[in-house]
Amino acid sequence: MSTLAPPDPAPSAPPTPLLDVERIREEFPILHQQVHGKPLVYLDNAASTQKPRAVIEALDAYYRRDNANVHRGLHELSNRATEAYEGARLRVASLFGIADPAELVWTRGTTEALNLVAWTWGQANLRAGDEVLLSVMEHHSNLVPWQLLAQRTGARLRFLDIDDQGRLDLSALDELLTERTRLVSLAHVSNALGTVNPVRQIAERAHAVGAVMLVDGAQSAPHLPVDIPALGCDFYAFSGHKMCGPTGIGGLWGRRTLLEAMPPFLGGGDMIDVVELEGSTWAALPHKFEAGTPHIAGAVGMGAAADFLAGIGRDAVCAHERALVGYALERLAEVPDLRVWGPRDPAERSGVVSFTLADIHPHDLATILDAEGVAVRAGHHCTQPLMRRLGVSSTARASFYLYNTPAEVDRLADALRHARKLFGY
Ligand code: 7TS
Repeated sequence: MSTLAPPDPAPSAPPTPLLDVERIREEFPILHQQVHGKPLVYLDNAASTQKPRAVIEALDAYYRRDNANVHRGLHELSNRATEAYEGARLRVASLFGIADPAELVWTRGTTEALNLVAWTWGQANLRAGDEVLLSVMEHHSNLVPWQLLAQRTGARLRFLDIDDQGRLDLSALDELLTERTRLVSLAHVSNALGTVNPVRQIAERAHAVGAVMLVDGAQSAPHLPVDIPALGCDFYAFSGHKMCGPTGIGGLWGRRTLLEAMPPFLGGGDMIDVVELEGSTWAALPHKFEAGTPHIAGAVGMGAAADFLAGIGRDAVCAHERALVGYALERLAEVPDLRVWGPRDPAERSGVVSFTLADIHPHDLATILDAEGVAVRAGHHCTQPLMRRLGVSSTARASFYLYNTPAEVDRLADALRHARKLFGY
């Protein structure tokens, strides 16, 4: 270990801004604060994003003016709450190119959407000997529900591997996709590596063997201009809190034919048509899958988030993040002893940059960055099998969104140099 820090190289030039980021930042009150005496640099967007004024105000207005239960009242407030709840569904459907809003089921988020499919479609369609194809890069949310399903049904899980840049190794796809494969379930974007997976191409291959394709869109819905039906998949899961919306709300899109054939998930109020003592019939889509009083305010906030993102333009958000990630890859390459995980080409990535610095533990690194006002996540990112595959216990992760700036990338790079010096490199 050298005690002499190398001279700082001339930094790369920051990219020309593609969004009016200063104006966008004005919409996010939380960003304007100091943390440990330094201006906050929030780079933990893959975990959860901040909320614009429009979302905060929609929640506030809903509770101040319209709050009541939905689908049951014959009074003004209940009608308004129902309109707000169903109107939000239309706005989110429109954001994602979904023509039939009955195909969009509100859930608590991605995790619940994936469990919904595992418990209903999975339970009805999987038998011993059937196979589910996943990958080694999946978030635990897209792994554990299938493990539980495999235990219940005797189905077998198989896994696509990754190459040395953290991209799916599709050379094994022919061998792994067989007439035994009933479901392929993959992340559109890896939360730990940022890799964008070619889900449309894989969906075609899955359909060719008669399998159903589910896309875990937790990290693509917020960052890519996703048109869900155009992805060619059968199910798509997403979380509101990762795309400027509130926590506790998200969704599952599914093809109508599949959703109609599926048994319900949770039983209770609102999901039924006729209830007898010994049995019941189900409400029409999407209500069949929305038992009990839903997160009405959450849906309203999610509708406001969808409008906010549509207003800025998701192509512009995507281009902004790609430029920022390209710049971050350049700046981090200038930090000695730093290793970035995942694809080298920014065009193959979304707004996630995972890294390790020398042998500094990522938790120590995140703590030092936090003291510099820079918020990143460190750990296994709910992808323990992926960490094992990479041969690390954890990484530190910076993840960007529409309100991040090149100057914040500079703050990250400076804080990493500072950490390196503190550790005596
Ligand atoms: N799938 C992926 C790819 C994710 O990144 C996450 C959350 C989930 C599923 C689960 O989403 P939830 O909203 O239901 O919790 N990912 C992360 C993360 O990377 N850091 O914190 C949460």
